[in-house]
Amino acid sequence: MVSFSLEGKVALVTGASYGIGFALATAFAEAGAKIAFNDIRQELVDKGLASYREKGIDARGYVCDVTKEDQVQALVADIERDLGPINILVNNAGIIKRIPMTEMTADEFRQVIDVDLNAPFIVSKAVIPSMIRNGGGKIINICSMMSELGRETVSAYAAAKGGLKMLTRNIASEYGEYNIQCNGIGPGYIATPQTAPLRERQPDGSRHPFDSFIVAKTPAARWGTTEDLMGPAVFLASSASDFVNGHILYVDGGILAYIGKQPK
Ligand code: NAP
Ligand code: GCO
Repeated sequence: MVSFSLEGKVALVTGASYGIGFALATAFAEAGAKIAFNDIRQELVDKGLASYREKGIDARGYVCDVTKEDQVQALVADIERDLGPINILVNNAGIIKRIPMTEMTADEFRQVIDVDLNAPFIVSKAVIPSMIRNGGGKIINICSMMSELGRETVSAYAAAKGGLKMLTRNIASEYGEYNIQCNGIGPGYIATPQTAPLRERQPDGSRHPFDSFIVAKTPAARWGTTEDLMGPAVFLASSASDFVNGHILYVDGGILAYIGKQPK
């Protein structure tokens, strides 16, 4: 029987005090998983713990910068001590810097690559050995429209998310024989703090031009919500997707299929 249950599973969702990570961890908890999450600062972890408690979820929160390999190794050891081996990993933590490429410093470029591409490598590398020992696991990398498309001012982010698509496929290739499935979720434009600057009302009260642009580029004619990502994530975290590997599941309302609404 097809099962979407996560009963008895331990899930780590990185950067999940709020935003997309928080929604995915909530979905996993509702499907029966035990939740571990991290954030960079204690006050954010505390904020996240309070939010999970409000939903009746007994999550475990840890302070960890996912770009620091020693902190990640300690995080994985702490989770295994507290909850048991990690069965599901979501590499969700991410940043974006919207700067024209020729005005971006090499350090700014490196910072985005570090969080959005190097960190998923570091965290996956830390978790895979115990997944192999335990007969398998699920890794879900949070990719992006920018895994497929470019746009002005997001060169570092697109390079990272394009690389993350191929890291996903390579983990699937290298560890599939150990019953590890590694897939990606490619969200469209989702209403979270990360995209808040693109949705700000203009001084005259009109919608941000980018807000109108995205709505015209989306067949669903709306921004996505974090709730739109919950079902696809549970599918990829559950045994229902045991023969899905190396796939990027775009949850974008149809953006990648659509040339865009013609101006009236
Ligand atoms: P968000 O609201 O900015 O949340 C990002 C989370 O990652 C925050 O909790 C942040 O913590 C954490 N984080 C950042 N750097 C970290 C680090 N070095 N170590 C640990 N945690 C770190 O972003 P979001 O919109 O929820 O996006 C989550 C993921 O989805 C990202 O990978 C993003 O690229 C991707 N995505 C977003 C959209 C969208 O439209 N929103 C679409 C496609 C893909 P702090 O608050 O401490 O920085
Ligand atoms: C941007 C947005 C996008 C979204 C997302 C789209 O500035 O274009 O932040 O990058 O965050 O990645 O899938």
